[in-house]
Amino acid sequence: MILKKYKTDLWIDWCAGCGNFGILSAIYRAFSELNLDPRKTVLVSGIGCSGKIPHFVNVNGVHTLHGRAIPFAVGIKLSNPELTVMVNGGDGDLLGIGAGHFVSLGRKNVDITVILHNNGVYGLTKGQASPTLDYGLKTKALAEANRLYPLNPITLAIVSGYTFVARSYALKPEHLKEIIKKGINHRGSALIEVLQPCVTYNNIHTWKYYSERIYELESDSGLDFSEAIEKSKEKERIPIGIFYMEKKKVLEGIDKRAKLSNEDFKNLFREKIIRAT
Ligand SMILES: Cc1ncc(C[n+]2csc(CCOP(=O)(O)OP(=O)(O)O)c2C)c(N)n1
Ligand code: SF4
Repeated sequence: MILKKYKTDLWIDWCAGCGNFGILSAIYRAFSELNLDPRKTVLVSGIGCSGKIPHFVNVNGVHTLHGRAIPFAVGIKLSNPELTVMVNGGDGDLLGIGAGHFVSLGRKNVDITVILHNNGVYGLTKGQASPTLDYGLKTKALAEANRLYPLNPITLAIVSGYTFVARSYALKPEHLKEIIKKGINHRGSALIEVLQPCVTYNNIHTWKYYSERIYELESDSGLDFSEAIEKSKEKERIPIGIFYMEKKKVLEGIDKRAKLSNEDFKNLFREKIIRAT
């Protein structure tokens, strides 16, 4: 089966029942259905349980610094526009230390797809509150209830300028796979938030919690800007699907000088900088 070509033979060390398994499986299926060339596909991640994904997918992979996956991926895409580039990051990675880069990608509208694994906690470092955890919640590893207010990834992505903004759920593999395919096919910055239970540290946002609240948005082509913002705030029932989609000029390519050979660059430098001074 073609799907096999995207699997590595590394042992997957996530906890049994972790939502990351659903995300990984949807990525395999999406890549396989799009028949992506592994040599022209790149997965970039930061540090976290979610950040291990590039080890398990047989395409080019970079497991880079916590919070820095987005700028790394932007550099890759701008230097080689032929590549399909995807970022995988935790809510801590992308919205804590990496929040500035998250916003900046919306402003750039570079053609990459970001998958945000939202489990409400810092999984790898043993369950501290992440930027998406609601005020006043006390998940099991916290000494006291969360005293910070949450960020909403969907609202933030829309107002930052992302041109494809969607949410899916790790237990809906078919839905998630289709959203990932649409995110990859979209030209521009795509944010896909995936609700991803952390069975070890988040005892509030469990599979049961989500399964009782999730419903699918009717439209599969997004809502208008203000409706999308309104929808993103719903909490009692949790909408999944495409919130917002827009066609907008993408940032692409880089200055041709970056493609010069070392020798050409030195000559240009001598001519324009040294001799000119
Ligand atoms: C600059 C830096 N700060 C902190 C850390 C420690 N650290 C590693 S993973 C992590 C949090 C992981 O949480 P999240 O990004 O939500 O991903 P998850 O493990 O939940 O998938 C932290 C704080 C680090 N590796 N580098
Ligand atoms: S700690 Fe949580 S996020 Fe990390 S592998 Fe275990 S269940 Fe998954």
